[in-house]
Amino acid sequence: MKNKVFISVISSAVIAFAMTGCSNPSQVTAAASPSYSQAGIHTGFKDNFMIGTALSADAILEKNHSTLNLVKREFNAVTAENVMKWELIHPKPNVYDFKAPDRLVDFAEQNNLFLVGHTLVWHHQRPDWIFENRNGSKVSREILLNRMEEHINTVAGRYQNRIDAWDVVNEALNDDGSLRESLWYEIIGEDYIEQAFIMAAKAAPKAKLYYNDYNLFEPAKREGAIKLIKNLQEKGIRIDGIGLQGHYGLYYPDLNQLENSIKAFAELDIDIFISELDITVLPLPNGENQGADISLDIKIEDKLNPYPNQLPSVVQAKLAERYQEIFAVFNKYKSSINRVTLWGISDANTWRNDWPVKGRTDYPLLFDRAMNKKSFVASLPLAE
Ligand code: 9MR
Repeated sequence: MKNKVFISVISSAVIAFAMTGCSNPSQVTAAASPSYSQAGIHTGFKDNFMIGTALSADAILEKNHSTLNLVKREFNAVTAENVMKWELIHPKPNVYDFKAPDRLVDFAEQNNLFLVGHTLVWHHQRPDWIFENRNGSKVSREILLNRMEEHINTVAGRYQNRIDAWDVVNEALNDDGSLRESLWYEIIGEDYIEQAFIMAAKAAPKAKLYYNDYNLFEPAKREGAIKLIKNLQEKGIRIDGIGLQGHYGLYYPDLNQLENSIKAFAELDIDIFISELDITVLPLPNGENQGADISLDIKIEDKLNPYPNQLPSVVQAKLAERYQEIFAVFNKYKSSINRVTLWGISDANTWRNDWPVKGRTDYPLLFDRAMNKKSFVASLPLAE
């Protein structure tokens, strides 16, 4: 597999770069050939699936549009990374902030990009007032359903012919496949998911309606998601797809498990997509993902943030190989997968730098900190 990573790299300069493992951004620019770096990533996958990215508020509102120019060249799908989450778009009762969301919708429309709204109902990144009466006690099921409906009507309704798809409900499952006991669940009951999909279908009848979650390669969680989807389908409630988030590492997930999930979801006759792909190279604090085959001399205090200045060549090669093998799985199931979205553009701005440990230097995306495309990207579409 490792050899394959480099097979289609088109210039010897790039090969030299990859083998020496230089990760200094200015050297990256010097090594990459112009034709190589100018081809949009999505064009390489045009017969397979869309290739998307998530856009931050900074990128959307940037004055000189340099990030947006890169995005429209490289990707054909975009997702709102944060700006459509309840806490930002609807921070107070009757207060909505549509500035960045409107810009994003305009941008996607003007450039013919598939636009995913993220997300209508989630336990996280939402203000507390949703669940509270004026005195701070919890609201009734009826009030919460009303608030949910008002939110979905206002947000999904505003963009009803302009946003292609919504992550209607996000992360409703625990890793064992049971329903997460969020405040939505606690106050409304387990039909809150059904209600959200019914409301979204009314507010945005033309948008695709999706369920989105992480760790769906885990067999128990996969079963939980299948149950959730089948329940909606049996009740005649529209659900159009499932997003496998794809927050992966160098040593997880197990690719057979990933394949098994894709196959199982494909049987449900809904869209399947990878909604939030990134691959961390950093160790997890609990000792996982440390990669015994990477023999680096890491000091104890640097163990959790081993590459603050640059990524050593051996780890870069491993990241390239990992992207290659993961895309090989996606390519194999191209008839079932309709989109692969990276969770961000460059390593400079990724949630991975701050989770699960704050302030680290991670390298999980396809563009480096200077916004240069990484050398291995050119070889990704060829993998089978
Ligand atoms: O990338 C998002 C980051 O900027 C936010 O701080 C974070 C808050 O939880 O959410 C990140 O995006 C998450 C996404 O909305 C849902 N799946 C997990 C993503 C990574 O945390």
